[in-house]
Amino acid sequence: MSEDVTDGAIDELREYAERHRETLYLLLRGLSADTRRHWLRSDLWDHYVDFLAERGEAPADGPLTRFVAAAEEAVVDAPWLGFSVRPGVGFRYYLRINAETLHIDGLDVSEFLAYKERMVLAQPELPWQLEFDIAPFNREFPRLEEARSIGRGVEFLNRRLSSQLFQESGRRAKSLLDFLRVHAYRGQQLMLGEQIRDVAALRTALRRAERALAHQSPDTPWSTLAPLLAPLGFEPGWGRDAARALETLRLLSDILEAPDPAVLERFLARVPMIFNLLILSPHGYFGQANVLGRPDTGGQVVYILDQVRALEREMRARIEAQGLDIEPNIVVVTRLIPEADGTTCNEPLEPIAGTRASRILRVPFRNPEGDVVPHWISRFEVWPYLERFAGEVQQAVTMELDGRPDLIVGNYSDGNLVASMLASRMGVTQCNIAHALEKTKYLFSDLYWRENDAEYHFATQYTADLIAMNAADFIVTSTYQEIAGTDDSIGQYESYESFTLPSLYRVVRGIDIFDPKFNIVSPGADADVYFPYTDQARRLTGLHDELRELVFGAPGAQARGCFEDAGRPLLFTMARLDRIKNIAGLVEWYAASERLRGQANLLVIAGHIDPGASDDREEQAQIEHMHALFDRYGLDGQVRWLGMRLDKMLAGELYRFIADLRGAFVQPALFEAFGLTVIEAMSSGLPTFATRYGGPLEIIVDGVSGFHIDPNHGEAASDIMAGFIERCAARPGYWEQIAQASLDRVASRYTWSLYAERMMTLSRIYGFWKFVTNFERAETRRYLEMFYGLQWRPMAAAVAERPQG
Ligand code: UDP
Ligand code: LCN
Repeated sequence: MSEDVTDGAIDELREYAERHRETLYLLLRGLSADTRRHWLRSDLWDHYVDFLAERGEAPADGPLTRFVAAAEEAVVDAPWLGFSVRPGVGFRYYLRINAETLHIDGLDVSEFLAYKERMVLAQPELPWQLEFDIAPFNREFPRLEEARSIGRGVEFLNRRLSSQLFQESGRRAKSLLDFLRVHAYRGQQLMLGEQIRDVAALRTALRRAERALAHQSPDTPWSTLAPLLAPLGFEPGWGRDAARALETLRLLSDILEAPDPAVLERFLARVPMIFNLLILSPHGYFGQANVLGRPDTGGQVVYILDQVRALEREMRARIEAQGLDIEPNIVVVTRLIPEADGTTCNEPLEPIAGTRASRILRVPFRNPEGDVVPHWISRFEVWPYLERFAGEVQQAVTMELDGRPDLIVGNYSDGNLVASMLASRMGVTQCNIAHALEKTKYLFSDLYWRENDAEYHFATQYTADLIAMNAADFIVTSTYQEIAGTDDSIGQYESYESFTLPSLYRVVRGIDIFDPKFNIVSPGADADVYFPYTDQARRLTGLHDELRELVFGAPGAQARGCFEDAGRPLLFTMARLDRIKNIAGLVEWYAASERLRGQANLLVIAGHIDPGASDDREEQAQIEHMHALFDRYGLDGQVRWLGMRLDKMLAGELYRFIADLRGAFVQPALFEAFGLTVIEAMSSGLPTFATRYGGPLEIIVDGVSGFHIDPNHGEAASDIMAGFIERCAARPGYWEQIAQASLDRVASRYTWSLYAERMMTLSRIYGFWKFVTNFERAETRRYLEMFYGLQWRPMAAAVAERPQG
């Protein structure tokens, strides 16, 4: 936040304190007297409301209400209270108030974090604390100004930098020329040859080439054009025929005349520079069958496999359009797990279904002695293996791709760290995809890292995240709020801006969410599998008997409960049985709501029925909890719980089958980073109720293309669902209206073809700007290397695996 605005806000509060000493004093007194020393936004607000209520008042607009509403955290360190204040997306400041004198000071972030550290460590003064601060390294780099522009980094870069292309005595224009001469594929020079030595020569050559092409019929193939253009310095890559080549040439001459950001983007989108792609997803299980629903294997695997299919198609289309006969080469690297438990994760190479040449390459983890680690390892415990893994991957990939990749995409904390190592060593553009940053999922996991360290190793993970997100050339996110949150909730990346791992180190500026490296590119759902229930010709009606049995069958080894009244509307949920998915929460809301229970059935697909069938502690606990709820509330006649994983085609048809029955889908997670099941349900035309914490808040327009529910207010969530069912019964066409709006919403924003198109354009543009502006960020890289070596490595080495089960 700018200093002016911060000072203004603090001055406003000071003035208030002068005029209303008693109110402020009593409010702070109440906070200080409480046993809690750490207050979060909702607790602070509730305390304020109660405080006013005791005085017969209610919150009214004014400086104090504004302050309390924006305060996201308070730490009591008597007589002081330190506050972190976040008035809206992208802005935060800190202050402290003396509860006795009402003196108010602005704080810097370190001072505020020190309050938190003292609270956790229960020490009055702390010795010197290591600070991580990336800000000085970013001073020279362009930064967005407006919160609403966050996540549109490439547009900003194009606007900002294209105007500078020809400043600095044409130095950058020369780098554009160099950039166009650098492309080659297996010894074949592309775009421009050596003979065009300067920008003047390029302009002349372009004019001549345009003249030469103007006389050709538009469909003349490149092979016929090549002899005309090669002497002028033009190599293959301009277009498959005269029409396309002429267009590409004209785009370039337009840029040389007056660099317009949109033209620059269109031109760069055509430059043939991505043939070999490396995607990293180290932790397992990563495979194509029998892996979904396992503890760490959820949407990320679905995402990557669909992404590969879409990217291969897009890469091929672009390569062909530019007149090149080159096969795109995509390799997804994961770990090889010898004890593969019925999956293919012990196979070194596996072709990816639905692609021509893409494949999964598996490289084992090795222990320090060099032996292959045979068993599955939780994603929280992979850290000690990654450095060695990266080394082996580099060798294996260089052989597999017969050279180096043109782009490296990391996934999740482990993949992004390995991507950073490889991209830096191989000199390749790096893209990060988080899927889920655990920090916002687990409350206080940074502050109380020590308490959970034996199980989760969050400090090691967040250190890896810091290194990887700062090393990345660009970061792709699924939603806006993944970066910057909402006005009243913090973004996943934003949570890395400043935090503390008490006694380990303090993060003063971990990442800047205004950095143009952030781009929102949302995934979709496989359109061959998840399509509208109305698309009768494509429906898999042959599966309906099986589905009927699944939904309405009798209890069994993999099913608990069966519907007494099968004619009722059906609410459906499907997820891994993690605590955060809150499936048991949904079951409990349903059980406790007479209104809902009285008119709908609930179908749950999650985990296993038998706790012995699970080898994951968290899942076992959830299974026990589910059984307890069934018993306590007598749910066996209204809730049916299937403890199984459906294959993709069956799951796809199940969403539509439930749509035929005019049911609805529910995603009740406490937090959901994005939520592929929400997209799957909506693409099937199934009205969806989904958590307002995370991606679904953005995916669904509440009341139009589905409904938001608050997992912390189960009763209200039940009422929203019951209200919908009642409305459908009372108003013919209402269900169809929501279904259609869901389909429209997904088609306009959440498809893999939109994704692939954007991703391929982004990679070229970042590659371009990296080349022409020397975005190498060598100083940052050196700083991160030191942090890696001195901070992360010893932490990773100390991570000991815990026995499962
Ligand atoms: N899924 C599945 N079987 C299950 C649970 C989930 O096939 O028992 C699939 C689901 O269809 C979706 C993915 O796994 O494609 C879950 O992705 P999502 O983003 O919803 O959540 P995640 O598991 O990644 O947290
Ligand atoms: C991980 C998650 O937790 C989900 O919310 C996402 O949809 C999935 O990855 C794919 O990005």
